[in-house]
Amino acid sequence: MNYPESAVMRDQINAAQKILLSCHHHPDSDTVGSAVSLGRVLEDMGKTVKLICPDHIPPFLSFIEGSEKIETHKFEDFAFNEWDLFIVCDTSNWSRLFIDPHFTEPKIPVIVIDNHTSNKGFGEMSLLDYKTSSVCEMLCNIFDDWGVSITKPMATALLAGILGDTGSFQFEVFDKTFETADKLIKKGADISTINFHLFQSLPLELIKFWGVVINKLTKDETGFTYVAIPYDEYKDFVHIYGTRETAASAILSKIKDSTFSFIMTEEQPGSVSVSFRSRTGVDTSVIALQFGGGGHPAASGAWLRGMSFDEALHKVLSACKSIS
Ligand SMILES: [Mn+2]
Repeated sequence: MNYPESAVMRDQINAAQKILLSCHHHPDSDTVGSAVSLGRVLEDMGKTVKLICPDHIPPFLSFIEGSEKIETHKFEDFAFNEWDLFIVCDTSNWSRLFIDPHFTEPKIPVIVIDNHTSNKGFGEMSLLDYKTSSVCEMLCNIFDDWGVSITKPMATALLAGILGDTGSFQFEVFDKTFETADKLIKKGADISTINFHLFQSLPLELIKFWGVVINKLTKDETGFTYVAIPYDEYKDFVHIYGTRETAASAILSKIKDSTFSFIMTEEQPGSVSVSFRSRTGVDTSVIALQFGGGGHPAASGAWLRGMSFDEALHKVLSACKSIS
């Protein structure tokens, strides 16, 4: 048994008939891969399943079979009470699902499956494993506990989550990650299709945005590096998926002698998103948590709303200087 909670979770699933599964805002291959594969297992158990996301699923993830079934809904307006159970994967807190800070929590049983260190648990039951690469890796352990066999499309979906969250085995790789990936490849996971769509299919306009980032890179005297882009300069790029996250991973986390880094973009006037990356062991999730965000030590993020760009930048810079 990988997790003592697996049996309890199975009992809760057995007791439910209509089960909701969610993907987080700004969906990635881990949230989509985990929702799709868990959804398929629940359907095989005879459950009525709906997959919901507060955002559209980006086209580059459409190679994951079953992702076309994910419905986009505004969670604030969703009729949760028509469902028996809500399983939330890859989500460290409600703000990754509800955009409005004054949302009401769903009044149905909630199970959380997550590996983010900033997730301290919410809902009826939380299965948290901080020593794992991704929720897709956790699900491999859970399916193993349940005696569920993994089909070829599920193997591709699950490996897509592991490869996405580890940046192709560069970070957040733990003891069982390679072993689990090996098992998935033996089940038929299509690693070349995953790599092509996740790492070799970037839109030209996204690469052009990286040019803006590179030109604005600033090194702080305490050793971290940052880029901050106000709305005026960001508005032409705001519609492109993954600008901030991909620039953070592809550029900011690779700078020699930089302890950690952040990229801040003003998504709308007065609404700023910031992504942190660390290459030296500095736990950036501590900073993200101060602003109501979360994530992993090496990669985390937060939103700062209702303040000017300059004020947000000042606050984040002060927090970064204080832990440097
Ligand atoms: Mn994840």
